[in-house]
Amino acid sequence: MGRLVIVSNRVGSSLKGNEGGLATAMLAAFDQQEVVWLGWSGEITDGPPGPTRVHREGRLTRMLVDLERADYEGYYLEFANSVLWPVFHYRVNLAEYGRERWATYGRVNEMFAERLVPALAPDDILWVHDYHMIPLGAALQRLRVDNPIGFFLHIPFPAPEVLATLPVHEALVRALFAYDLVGFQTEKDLQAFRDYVEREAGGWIGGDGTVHAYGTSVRAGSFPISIDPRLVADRAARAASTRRAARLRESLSDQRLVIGVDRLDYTKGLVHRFDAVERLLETNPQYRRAIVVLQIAPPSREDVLEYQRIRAELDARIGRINGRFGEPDHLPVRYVNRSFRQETLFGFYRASRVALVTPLRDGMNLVAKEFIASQDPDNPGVLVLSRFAGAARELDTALIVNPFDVDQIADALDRALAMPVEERRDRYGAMMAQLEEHNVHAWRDAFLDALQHKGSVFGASAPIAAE
Ligand code: ADQ
Repeated sequence: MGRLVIVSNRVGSSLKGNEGGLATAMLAAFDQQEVVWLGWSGEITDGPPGPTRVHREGRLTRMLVDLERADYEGYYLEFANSVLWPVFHYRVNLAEYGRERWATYGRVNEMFAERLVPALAPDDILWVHDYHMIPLGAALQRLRVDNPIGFFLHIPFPAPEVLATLPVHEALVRALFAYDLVGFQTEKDLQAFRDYVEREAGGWIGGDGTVHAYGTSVRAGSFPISIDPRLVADRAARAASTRRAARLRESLSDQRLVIGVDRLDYTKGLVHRFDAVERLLETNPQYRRAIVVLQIAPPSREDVLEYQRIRAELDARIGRINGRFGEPDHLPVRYVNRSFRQETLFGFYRASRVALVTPLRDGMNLVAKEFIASQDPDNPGVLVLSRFAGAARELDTALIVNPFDVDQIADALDRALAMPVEERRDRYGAMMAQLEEHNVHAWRDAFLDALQHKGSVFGASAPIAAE
């Protein structure tokens, strides 16, 4: 078997335990294979960056590239996170497009391609990840790389009308056609891509799912990312007996725990969520001393203004709720701006009666899946889940809400807190069965098989009829 070469903005490490969604999933997926993983080191240099640093960790070889300050700003802060991220999450009003940013984004992708090429072997399989790296396939093509190259988009693919607000939408979509296979999180994202191709690019969809446009074609499928539910369940059970979990349980006495765990990001619906908590406490006074909401939200992308704004807004919201409903011996919301080891988080999930996962848009949302897998099967908690998280299609026995509807979230929270154990078990059982079948290994296999023409481009989910 050839090596698998992964390229993504940040490189995961088996030595750390608190990566973002992408790294978490990838580390779980590739524990059995020889992997080379190239990306940004996280270091910013004032002068031109030095040579690529290569670290070996068992079967994982990490290739780390520093970024010069101007490139970090133009490529990462500005184009990826202040243009692509908001547009792809339907927040077009937050996008700050500029030609210079787009040029830097392209240039940095060329640079990553140049760093990668000398390390490639003829039988390597390449898998490029996420919105930071869309033009990488085309850059590799220009450098005459002819290994199979797949691309997976971790975030939503927006509806054509939304994507068209981006001045360089055509060049961006055209760049996807340099890959052999493009993977999306859900059928809806795949459909949005096909709609774009048909309506904006004058292309068409072949009977086998191949997408044709710009005088070329690309295979595209939906491959919902997942977790290793057995591993999460074992870790959660173990974490439940640690001192940290015991201290959390003791601190609650007979109050029930409602948990939220999100990167501090405006897509995660945190302000609406806390409006719903406030609404519940306002209208149902019986909960005022009966629940504690624990919100864990490590700051993220703090150099981007919009992230500073959301943090200030949330600080104010939570301060107001605690001021309004707090007592000298009780605060309704505990708010923690830091990361935890995953195992610790799983222990917290297991100690919780309800999880609030209410993003306004989310590619998948692994926290929702991890919460379910962490539950005690005899006494499971309840998931309140946004219909706009990719995970809602699979976790359909969660309490599904519209995250913009504060009253509906408050009602769902009320219902979750009152739910009898039999119903909690039924809902949990259905979701756990789904996760066990469609786990992260199935995701990896479906994508890589499709990339190597061994499987269907329709991936891990059910085939959809050809149009
Ligand atoms: P994210 O937006 O980062 O991921 P998510 O899918 O929930 O969102 O993944 C977050 C991961 O980080 C989870 O594995 C979680 O356990 C971990 N995490 C969160 N808070 C943490 C904390 N305080 N301490 C430690 N770990 C924490 C992006 C997309 C998603 C998509 C994933 C994977 O935005 O839609 O599901 O990639 O494709």
